[in-house]
Amino acid sequence: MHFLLASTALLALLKPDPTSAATIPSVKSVTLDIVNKNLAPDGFLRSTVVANGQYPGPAITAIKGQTLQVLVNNKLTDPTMRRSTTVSFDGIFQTSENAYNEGTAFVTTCPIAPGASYTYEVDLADQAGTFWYHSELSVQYVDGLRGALIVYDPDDPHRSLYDVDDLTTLLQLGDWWQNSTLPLLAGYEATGIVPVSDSGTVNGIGRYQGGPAVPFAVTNVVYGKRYRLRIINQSARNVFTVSIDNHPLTIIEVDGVNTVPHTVDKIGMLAGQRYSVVINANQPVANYWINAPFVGGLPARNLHQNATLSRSILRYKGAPIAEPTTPWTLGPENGTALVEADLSPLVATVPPPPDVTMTLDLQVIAGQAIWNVNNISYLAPKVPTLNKVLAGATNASDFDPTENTFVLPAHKTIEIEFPPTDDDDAHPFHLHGANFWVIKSMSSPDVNTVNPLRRDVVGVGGTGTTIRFRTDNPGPWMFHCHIFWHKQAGLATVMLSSPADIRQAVHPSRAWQALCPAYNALPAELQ
Ligand SMILES: *[C@@H]1O[C@H](CO)[C@@H](O)[C@H](O)[C@H]1NC(C)=O
Ligand SMILES: *[C@@H]1O[C@H](CO)[C@@H](O)[C@H](O)[C@H]1NC(C)=O
Ligand SMILES: *[C@@H]1O[C@H](CO)[C@@H](O)[C@H](O)[C@H]1NC(C)=O
Ligand SMILES: *[C@@H]1O[C@H](CO)[C@@H](O)[C@H](O)[C@H]1NC(C)=O
Ligand SMILES: *[C@@H]1O[C@H](CO)[C@@H](O)[C@H](O)[C@H]1NC(C)=O
Ligand SMILES: *[C@@H]1O[C@H](CO)[C@@H](O)[C@H](O)[C@H]1NC(C)=O
Ligand SMILES: [Cu+2]
Repeated sequence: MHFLLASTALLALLKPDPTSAATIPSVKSVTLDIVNKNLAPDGFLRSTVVANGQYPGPAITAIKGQTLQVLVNNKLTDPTMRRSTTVSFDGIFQTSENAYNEGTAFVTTCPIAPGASYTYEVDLADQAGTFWYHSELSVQYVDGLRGALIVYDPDDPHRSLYDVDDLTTLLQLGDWWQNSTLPLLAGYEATGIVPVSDSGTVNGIGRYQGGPAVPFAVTNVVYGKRYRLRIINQSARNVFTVSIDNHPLTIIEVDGVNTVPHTVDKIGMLAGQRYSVVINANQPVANYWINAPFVGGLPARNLHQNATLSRSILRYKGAPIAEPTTPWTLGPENGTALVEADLSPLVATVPPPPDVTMTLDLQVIAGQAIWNVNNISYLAPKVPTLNKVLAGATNASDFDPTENTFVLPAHKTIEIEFPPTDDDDAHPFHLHGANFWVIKSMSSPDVNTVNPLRRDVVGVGGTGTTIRFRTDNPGPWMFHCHIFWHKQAGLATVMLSSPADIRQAVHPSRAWQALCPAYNALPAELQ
């Protein structure tokens, strides 16, 4: 079972050894069977859409430089949820040539029909760090199709800071709903009220108010060792704040970018964001709470919601098999919280001055499930952007206005400014195909053009946010809010860099070309 690579084997791989490169295969093959399964992550049994029958799906691991071949078998049959599917690998840039394997429904591909299979080829190139995969069709990942993708770097510059980094040190946070997405989406569209989650899950386990006492997930540690925890916010809405009682968190990686080590007590994470933190198991042998309380909508709208039930346990070897007896000491008021603007990349790069600047204005239509970017609510087209480009589309006017597609020149620096808003909602904007410099974080009034953080999901709102990115990887790359309810309501754009270069580079396979005809031939209920 390659998913359960033992920690010793992994550490052997991670040890710098000049001969080891030859022993790492260039291709890593993974099979994801997308199935409906009755699961009860928070104690309430419901039908789900999950990979290989588990929530979260199996963690996919790879070594820097490998190419992943991910065979997705769509075995969905339950009519209360979408039965077609796609899988996208968040944070992996993909190369221009491979844009057709990027998995974003109606931007780079059509979905995979029920009963069909497709192999996504994912060239990891020189990326390493903490990523994840999820369904990129409508809000289907809310039904469970989400999982970690970890790329280990045998030459990790932070290697001396930790002793253990394996699948036991993943912390996957998710928001969880007890109903399936088709009725939830219908409710949202009828009222304009984003569905409020029943619970939050840590590594697939949660509790809801009035529900059974599902045993919390446990992270086991040994006194005296240092652990690299890889925290992934796989939520579709809720903001979690992560802390571990008595254990400061030293951040060393953000969204696949190594950072200057920075120690805090708690981290507020937006949907789609990832952090690697080092913790030192140097406290008395005991059980400690890993706290991940969340906010997301008015709790009064869902009486199941009790944010403090979103937690798990850090258990030292030798401690009793029991819940911590210590009180929860790092509540919302206590401890030093991460300020995003305090982070900087380990290898600083000065962003070039912008060649193109644009402003994106986000507006909600009150009482409706409609979000606009510059007055346009994104609507997925029938023919994906990439297919249109390959067929000759070149100018913005070649796309429907509701595709909100910005045609950009190749090899330029693009600056996007999000003006301040009068509420403090944060929309986690995620760019496909590249990461960006955070020139102005919403966490600070400061503009940083010297050593700004690079990441691929950033909070937008409050005091305003400015980013810059390079169009060195031509492709049709979606740029959208990672609150998928908002994305579905139109809070999305496509950054289409250099259509002419895409036509030169992309030569899709027959299997990819067959996806759209097969999907379009389906009756609506199977799409
Ligand atoms: C799911 O939503 C439907 C439609 O609103 C409702 O009839 C049903 O009771 C809900 N089920 C659960 C488990 O909440
Ligand atoms: C996850 O993201 C959501 C939505 O932005 C946010 O409300 C929540 O606090 C985040 N949770 C964590 C643990 O970062
Ligand atoms: C939420 O759960 C906590 C922990 O079990 C409990 O102490 C608290 O009373 C609950 N909140 C409400 C409103 O019941
Ligand atoms: C914050 O810390 C103080 C003292 O350390 C403690 O009394 C209090 O209960 C903590 N607050 C929360 C919300 O945990
Ligand atoms: C959006 O629409 C409003 C009113 O219809 C108009 O005043 C405004 O200029 C528009 N904004 C953009 C970016 O087009
Ligand atoms: C559309 O693109 C073509 C080819 O690049 C260009 O010659 C033409 O001027 C463009 N038309 C408009 C209306 O921008
Ligand atoms: Cu949003």
